[in-house]
Amino acid sequence: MGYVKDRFKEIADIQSQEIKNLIAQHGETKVGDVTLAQVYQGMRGITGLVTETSLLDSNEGIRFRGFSIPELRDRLPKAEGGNEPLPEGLFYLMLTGQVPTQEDVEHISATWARRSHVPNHVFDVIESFPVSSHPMTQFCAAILALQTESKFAKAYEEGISKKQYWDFVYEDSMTLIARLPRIAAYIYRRKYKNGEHIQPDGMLDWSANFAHMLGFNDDGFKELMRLYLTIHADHEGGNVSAHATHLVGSALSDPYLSFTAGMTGLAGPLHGLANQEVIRWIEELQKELGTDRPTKEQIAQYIKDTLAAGKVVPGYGHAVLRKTDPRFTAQMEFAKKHCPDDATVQTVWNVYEVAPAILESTGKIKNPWPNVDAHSGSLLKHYGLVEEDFYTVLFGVSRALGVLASLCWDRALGFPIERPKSITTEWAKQFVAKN
Ligand code: FAM
Repeated sequence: MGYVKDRFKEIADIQSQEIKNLIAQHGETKVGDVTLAQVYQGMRGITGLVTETSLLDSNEGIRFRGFSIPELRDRLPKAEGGNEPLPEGLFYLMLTGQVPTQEDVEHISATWARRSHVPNHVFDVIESFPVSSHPMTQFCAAILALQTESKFAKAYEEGISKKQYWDFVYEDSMTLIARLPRIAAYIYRRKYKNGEHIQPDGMLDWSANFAHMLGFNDDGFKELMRLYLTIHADHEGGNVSAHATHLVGSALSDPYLSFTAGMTGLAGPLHGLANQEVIRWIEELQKELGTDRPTKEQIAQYIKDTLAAGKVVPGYGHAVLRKTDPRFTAQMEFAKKHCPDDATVQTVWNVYEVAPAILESTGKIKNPWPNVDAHSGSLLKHYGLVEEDFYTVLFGVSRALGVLASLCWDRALGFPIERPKSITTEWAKQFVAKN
């Protein structure tokens, strides 16, 4: 791993100096004002974090180090015979800011394959849960169990210098990412396939090996995994999973502890669990009407009923985005190529045709357009991964790439403990009375 790590450190040192200069020269420059409404309403729109790996534009969608999703699909190295980007390449890009060569990507693939061995006690922890436990609960517990392996925690206990933090955080992050597919696949096979586990194949890339361990050897599914694990990796720093990882990491909790925090946040239905909710919502619709191909009129009524019942339409809306999520579009393109006639995929497309106007007409939903979760379940289902409560685990494996690359940056840049100011309503009332 030597050279990727050295390259990262070299680039991070330059960036660190630039930040010092920026703060020295412009540290007092205001980047925004904060209103009382923002303080009460989820800090929406407040600029308060630095996340180097990606930046979200509300109309354009996500850019990873300046590259949009279509650009990444075009430029990142591919597996032999494949058309979708290898997530190893995206990790390299997020970490270094540079587009990797095929060799860089193969190097990362090989490193992760080498480090993928999961210690037995982690499986014991998983086994101690009832099989009925939600896969995300088992996943979070397993990551926490892996914390016994933390090189950062050990080095900190031995008393390392602040200047070395990044090194151990980097090593832990690489090992953790390497092990996640094995853990996730273990949970899947335990819960849904009678515990018949499949050993890793170290010759495959990270995504293909994951697909293999899950039990899916179709080339189309491997391609889907490469795309899926790429597009879910990062969505700048303020979303719950990224922010939680960053926040906990700022207390110098090691990458295992920090990433567990991110994953418990991803497990919420307004965040990563939405992909499971979407497919359930569609299946309920299909069941209620007794057809797997409901008409647009029937879908429109179902959306109205969902809203009238005081529930959210899962897969629609976003705290930052104000247009169709390019991650949705990328999956739609994939589906057009690989499975355009699939009934659930077509239902997803029909929902897309009718939902925005209905959501818009409520006058309160700020973004009536689909997000990443609106499409992913239908693709997984098409290839036979039908157990929707597992979907968020896949999201989590991917999200590790972004939030752990960011954690490496946090420590390389020496970011301090995060500690924003909070107020009471009593304080707010007195403040407005005085102003
Ligand atoms: N269906 C029904 N109502 C919705 C809605 C939806 N899809 N999206 C927003 N609203 C409501 C929202 O609940 C709020 O209602 P109240 O004023 O009664 O509380 C109102 O519209 C204004 O909300 P907003 O400002 O437009 O959205 P927020 O920034 O507060 O919330 C989301 C953003 C994503 C939590 C919200 O759009 C939502 O609940 N969507 C459905 C769940 C979902 O798909 N989540 C996944 C997000 C995804 F990108 C991810 O993290 N993986």
